[in-house]
Amino acid sequence: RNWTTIKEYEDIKFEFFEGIAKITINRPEVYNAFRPQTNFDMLNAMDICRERSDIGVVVLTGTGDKAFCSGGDQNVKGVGGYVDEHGVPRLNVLDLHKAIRSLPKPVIAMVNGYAIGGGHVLHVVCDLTIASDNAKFGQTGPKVGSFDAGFGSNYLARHVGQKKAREIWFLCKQYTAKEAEDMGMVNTVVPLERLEDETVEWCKTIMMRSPMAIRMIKRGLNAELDGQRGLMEFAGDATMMYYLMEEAQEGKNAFLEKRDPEFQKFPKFP
Ligand code: 2NE
Repeated sequence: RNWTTIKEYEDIKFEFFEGIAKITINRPEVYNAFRPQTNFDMLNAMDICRERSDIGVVVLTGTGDKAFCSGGDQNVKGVGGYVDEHGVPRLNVLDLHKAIRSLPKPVIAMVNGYAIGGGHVLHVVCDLTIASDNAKFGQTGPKVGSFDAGFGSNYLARHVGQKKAREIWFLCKQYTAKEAEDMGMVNTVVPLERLEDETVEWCKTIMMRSPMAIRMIKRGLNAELDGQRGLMEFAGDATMMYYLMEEAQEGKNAFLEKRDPEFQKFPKFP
């Protein structure tokens, strides 16, 4: 498969192939743990994914066959957060969670190994998870002095139920890909050598569907959980769709032509 580089970054690879953007955390020496720079890189790539209309689906993965992502890089964990190159403690992976939720296109976690700690949260936040059979899932927060009571807990509970979500966080055990699939937090499990083929097939199937329909489904499913913000994003897309209608054009045209708008000519569906 001929992936072409979209943009060079320090901590990630960002590539394109036939409508698919692939973001690969490229820090195999720390099992693809993220530091603040990694999240800044991913946030920038997500902005590009949002802007480029030739990108239909985004795939998130990690370099190698050991880890998808092992969470926050413990080497740079300081007081108050993960410390960037200027000495500022940050938790900017949360901005990435918001960007994944907010992107009006599907984001698929292609889990090629450990999805642990903040790396587990990352796959949870993605719209779909496709895992290789060697993948391992789990939380470590309460074992290593951390936790994510946001999407990493409450959205997880929507996938696996409250009891299992509490088990995952309270015990910090590891689960096989098959167990994760049975729990409902993984869509499918395939042999490692098939992982990318399978993911690309899912992407291509999704891209044959109506992008606007997919977008509204993602917005609607998010809105139930995301409170005012979810409603705002759903409503924003309703406004966008209204702007595509002649009825909305009539309002603007009438204003510019200094006349009363003729809204009554538009149908009122039951
Ligand atoms: C992932 C896991 C279970 C793998 O275990 P194993 O035994 O197969 O490998 P090993 O030897 O532990 O790891 C391989 C190399 O990767 C580094 C290790 O230090 C090791 O390096 P060397 O000794 O070979 O030089 N490595 C792995 N994970 C790392 C990490 N997160 N930061 C820095 N280096 C890391 C095992 O490695 C593991 O349990 N890793 C730690 C997982 C973890 O606790 N992550 C942080 C959770 S908190 C978090 O992510 C978070 C949050 O809860 C809320 C908000 C934001 C972040």
